[in-house]
Amino acid sequence: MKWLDDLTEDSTRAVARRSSRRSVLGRLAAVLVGASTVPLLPVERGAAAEAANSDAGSDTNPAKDPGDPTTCEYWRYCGIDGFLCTCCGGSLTTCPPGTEPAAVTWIGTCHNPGDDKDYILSYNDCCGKSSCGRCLCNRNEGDTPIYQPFLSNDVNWCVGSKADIAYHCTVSRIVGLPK
Ligand code: ABN
Repeated sequence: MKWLDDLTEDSTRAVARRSSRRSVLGRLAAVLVGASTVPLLPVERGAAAEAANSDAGSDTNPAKDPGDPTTCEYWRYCGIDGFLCTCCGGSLTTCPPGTEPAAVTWIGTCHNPGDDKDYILSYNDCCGKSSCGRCLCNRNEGDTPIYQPFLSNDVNWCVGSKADIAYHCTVSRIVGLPK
C-alpha cells in the first residue's frame, strides 16, 4: 500500500504547489453555495404547487380561481371521471373522513380561465368507503379508451390502495405550475 500513500502524497503536493489557500477556499465556497441551492429547486416548486392548492380556492381568491368546485363545470375538473369529493364531505384537495387517497393517480392538464394558464392536475381517488353517489362528473379531457389503462380515467385506482378497494370520490390537486 506504500504506492498508494506515495501517489496520494505526490498529488496532494502537486495541488498545493499550484493553488493558493485563498483560491481553494474560494472554490470550496462556490461548490458549497451551488450545492445548497440544488435540493431547494424541486422542494421550492413543490411548495409553490402546495400554495396554489390552498390559496387558489375560489372562496379566497375568486379572480384567480373562478367557478364553483362543487359543480362539474369548474376548471380543475376537465379530465375527471368520478364523484366530486367537494359534494361528499371532503374538499377540492382532501378526501372525506374515513377515506384515504389512492397511491396511483390519473394526471391531466386543465386551463385556468382566471389567469389564462395551464395547470397539471392529479385526480386522486379516495378509497375506503362505498361510492359517494353525489355530483358525478365525467368530462374526460385527455382520456383514452380503457385498453390503455394508464392513460384512461375510467379506472378504479383504489385497486392499488392499502385502505380498501372501495371507491368513494375523487379530489383534484394541482401538482404542476405553468412554466
Ligand atoms: N377514477 C374514478 C373511477 C372509479 C371507479 C370506476 C371508474 C372511475
